Amino acid sequence: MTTDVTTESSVLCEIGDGVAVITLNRPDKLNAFNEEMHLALRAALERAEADESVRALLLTGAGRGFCAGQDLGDRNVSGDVELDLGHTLETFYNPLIRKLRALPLPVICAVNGVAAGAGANIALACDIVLAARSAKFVQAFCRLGLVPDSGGTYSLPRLVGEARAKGLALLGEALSAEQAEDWGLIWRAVDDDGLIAEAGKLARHLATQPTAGLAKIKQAIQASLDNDLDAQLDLERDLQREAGRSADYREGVAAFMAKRAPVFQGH
Ligand code: LHQ
Repeated sequence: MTTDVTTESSVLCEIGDGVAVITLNRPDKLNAFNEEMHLALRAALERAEADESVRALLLTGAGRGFCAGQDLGDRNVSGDVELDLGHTLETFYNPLIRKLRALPLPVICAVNGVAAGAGANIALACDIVLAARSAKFVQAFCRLGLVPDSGGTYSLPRLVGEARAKGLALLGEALSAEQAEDWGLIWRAVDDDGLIAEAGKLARHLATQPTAGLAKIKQAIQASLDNDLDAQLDLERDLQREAGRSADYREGVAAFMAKRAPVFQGH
């Protein structure tokens, strides 16, 4: 049930059933990013975050690709102009990755086709990644003399280990969705024609769950990548203390005891 649609053409945002569906929408460029698309995506994320009805976010791409990373036609590489790709990361990609990781609700990514360069790593920054069986993940940076960005050098070794991270990043070969699932890079590869339905179903399910509790789970698992056991145990104590004071915890227990389905408010 759609309640609204933004007008930015390079990024679509539909909100309904507790879910914001954000679609990258430059299909003739395989949804590669230019500045306008970055700004439109930022606006869509801000809108979703500000809408109290939104309790899950679904990111996907229009057309046959998910996202081919940076639009390589978007800047002058002739040598006449001094380039500062670090500025592009600082201004656009890094805030985007930080936002996806910090959003206090589950972010599902439906990788509908090829995910290359920053496009692959944006997908990997999401909480649950589903990919169409025909989709591929390409760490294309090495082919251009660049370094994996958008958190790739952080997420890859943590998800698949150093050997596979280096193989992917140094060779730039396409990894199939099924191999990505086997390696633990993504949650699941699904049939192409069922991807959006399955991702939507998952997002709508998550939107009925204890949102604040899910946000704490996300926070704790992300923190564990850098914490030692003592710090993590302390964090679990603090988060559980907060979670135990929530209305959703009371509802979950009451529903269990009464042998009825819980109705969570998200807080
Ligand atoms: C594209 C693109 C694209 C423009 C396909 N740009 N048009 C951050 C900071 C600042 C700068 C530098 O970069 C970064 C981070 C990065 O993301 S670097 C990595 C950038 N991305 C890539 O290197 C991937 C380039 N694309 C490809 O390797 C292939 O297109 C893939 C493997 C994604 C898909 O291959 P195919 O399925 O064979 O499609 P195609 O190559 O035929 O592309 C279809 C169209 O999309 C085509 O246009 P055309 O007018 O000929 O139909 C491409 O030119 C266009 N396209 N990627 N990144």
